[in-house]
Amino acid sequence: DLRQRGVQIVRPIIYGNTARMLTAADKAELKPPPDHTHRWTVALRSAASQPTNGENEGDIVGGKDDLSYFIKRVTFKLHDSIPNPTRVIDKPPFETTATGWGEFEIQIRVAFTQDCNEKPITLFHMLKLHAWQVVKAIQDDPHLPIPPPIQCWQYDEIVFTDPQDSVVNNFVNH
Ligand code: SLL
Repeated sequence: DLRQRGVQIVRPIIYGNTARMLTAADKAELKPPPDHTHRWTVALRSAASQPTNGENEGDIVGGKDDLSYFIKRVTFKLHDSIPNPTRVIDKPPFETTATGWGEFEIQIRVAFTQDCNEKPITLFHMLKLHAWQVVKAIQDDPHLPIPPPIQCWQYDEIVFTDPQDSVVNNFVNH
C-alpha cells in the first residue's frame, strides 16, 4: 500500500460522441423503429497519440493509445428509453452505439484497474445529434443533401495524485 508522495500521473483523454443521420441503407439494414433519426456512438478514448481529424466516417477521433493498462471498465448509462441502457465495456474500444431520435445526458463511469487503488470517476456528456444550423437549412430547403456526421468531444485529463508505487512503472511507456 505504498504511494509515491509528490508524484502526479496525468493522462489526456477525450470523451464524447459521433452521430449521423440514418440513411435509407441504414434503415434497411438496422430496421430501427420509424421514429429513429440517427445512429450514434459515445466513447472514451486516449488523447495521447496519433489523432485523426475525424473527417472520414468511421475515423477514430483521438489517439489510438490503448487505455486498458489503467482503465478496467467504462460504464455508459444511457437514457432509460434505450434498450439495455447500462452498457458495461470491459475492454477497448470503450464505446457503445445506438440509434434514436433524442439528445440526453450520458453518464460515463470510469473504473481503474485494481492495482491503481483509485476511486472510480464519473464524467457526463450531453449527446449531440443535431447541428442546429444544418437542421434549420434542411427545413428551409428539403432538397439539401444529408448533413455531415457530427463530432462532439470534450478534452479532459485523468490525474492520479500520489499514485500507488507499484503502478508508476506501468505509465512510463505510455
Ligand atoms: C428528454 N431529451 O429529455 C429527451 C430524451 C431520449 C432519446 C431523449 C430513444 C431511442 C429508442 C431515444 O432516442 N431517446 O427508443 O430506442 O426526455
